[in-house]
Amino acid sequence: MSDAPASDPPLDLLIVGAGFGGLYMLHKARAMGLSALILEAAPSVGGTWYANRYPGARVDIQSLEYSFSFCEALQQEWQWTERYAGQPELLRYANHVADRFDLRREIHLNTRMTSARFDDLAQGWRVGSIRADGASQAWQARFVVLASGPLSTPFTPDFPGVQTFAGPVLHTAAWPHVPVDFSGRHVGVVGTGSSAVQVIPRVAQQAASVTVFQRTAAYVVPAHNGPLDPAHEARVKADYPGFRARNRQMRTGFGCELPPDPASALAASPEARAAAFEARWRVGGFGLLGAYGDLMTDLQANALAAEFVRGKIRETVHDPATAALLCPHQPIGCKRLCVADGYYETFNRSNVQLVDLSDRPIEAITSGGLRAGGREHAFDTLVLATGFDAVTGPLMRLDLRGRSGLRIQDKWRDGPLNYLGLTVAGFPNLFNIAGAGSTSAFTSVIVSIEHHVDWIAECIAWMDAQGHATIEATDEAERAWVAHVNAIAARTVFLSCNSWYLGANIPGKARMFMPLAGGFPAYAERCAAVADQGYAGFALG
Ligand code: N01
Repeated sequence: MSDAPASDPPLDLLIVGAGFGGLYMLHKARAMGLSALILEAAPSVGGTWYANRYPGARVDIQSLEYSFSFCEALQQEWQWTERYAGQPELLRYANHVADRFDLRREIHLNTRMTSARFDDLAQGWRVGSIRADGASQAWQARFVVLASGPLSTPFTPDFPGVQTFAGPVLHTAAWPHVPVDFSGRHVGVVGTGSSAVQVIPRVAQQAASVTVFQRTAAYVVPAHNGPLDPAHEARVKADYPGFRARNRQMRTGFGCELPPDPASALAASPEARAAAFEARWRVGGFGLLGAYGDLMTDLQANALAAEFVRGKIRETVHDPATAALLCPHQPIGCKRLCVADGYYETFNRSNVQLVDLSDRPIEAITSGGLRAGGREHAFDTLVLATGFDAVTGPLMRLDLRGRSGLRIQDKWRDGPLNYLGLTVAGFPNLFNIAGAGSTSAFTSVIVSIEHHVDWIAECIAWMDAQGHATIEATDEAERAWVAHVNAIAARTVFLSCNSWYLGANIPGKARMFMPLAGGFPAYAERCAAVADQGYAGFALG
């Protein structure tokens, strides 16, 4: 890095990403009087809600719970229009936050971080970035905070022949910024995860035909989205801090209005079980998985909830053969549960057909469609809803080097080792927001973001007060933390299917269960205890 650093003297904090994590980290740093800025590759703030703009894109947690709590005035003044906010509204919210807290002057848009190297002598980071216009820049900072998002690196399978396809190829996570007109189009959609189940019903309303290519059937529960009930909003806002506090006591950081029932599904009578599942299905969203305390820990109990959803699929989908193909067989919730309205109903439309890939994988994309199991399928527009290289994807694409030049690709060859989900041994003064080893994937991610940012801010304030220049997880603490994450996962149903939680959706990726399944309150308590013990498990320099 020969250029003179753009930040001289070094910044306190260099933040990567202007999604919700980066925005709050910048606000917090500024409030503490730290010098900080954000590098953001996109031309806008908003992170995931800037990139994922396919028709139907919408959050799967209720708006009143998927929003910042750190500022009472903000949470009072912002009015969500729907129970589950759509992508345009979420992007407006991110922009509002950037403006309201005057964050833009320290956000460098169109600027992609390309490298970050820990300088052992300077005890800080040297960071390289490249702007969209090709100009490279250099930065130095005491701390680097990675807020690059766990689901920000789209995954496109390496299908032979994809470059020969004559029509447009659209990935849900890199959707064009101009409206796509599907009228008269024959569309092939690959994938049936959360993105697919939102985009398929919308495309089917417009296109001449839609062919859905399904490798693994997904469990889709209704959102029952609609306009936000003003009376409900008023009730929540009358004591928003109390509502947030109650949510932080939930394992998921949300859902305090429909708390999980700790009872065993196996102990309930079939009638009581059916009624409990039905009541939660009517409410919609993730609450179904909280109908009983053992659904996510006992495969037998889990199978009862799974069968309930399969019953709903058979009731909804008119063609029995299509219904049978749509019925999933893996444990429910093992892959992230999908929340969407109208997905199964879409298969009753005459212009929609389902192709099962489970034992007939895609062999090639052709100029006019694709070939799977020896059969040709024709379409003129290809939608890839094939997900993300989750959690580790953005970091593993960086030239990120810790102490003594340790490369993150070497450190994480067998999976993302970490301590508390926030730090990595060998990478001092580097913090990760919503990363592997934290509960973020199982929570309303904004609850996790606020927790992580507050913890990082407190840590830096404490270090400054104590006169410490560096903090670094010890190998021993890291090993114990990863063992803890694995031990908790082993007591759940999460290891019994292939999911992005395990890295199993990416060919060749190290298989390691990445999120912590122990619940947000226990995790937050543990992080607080570490801080209270003078940052136990960390070496301080
Ligand atoms: O990605 P996914 P996603 N041949 O990985 C299939 C969040 N999110 O973008 O299951 C054929 O879930 C793959 O098949 P299989 C949310 O956390 C939230 O949908 O691996 N098919 C699967 O069906 C979510 O969990 C929201 O067998 C192939 C699909 O592509 C996460 O993002 C909305 C294939 C990928 O599904 C990821 O969701 C959207 C191949 N070679 C996303 N490769 C909401 O808030 C992959 N597939 C509502």
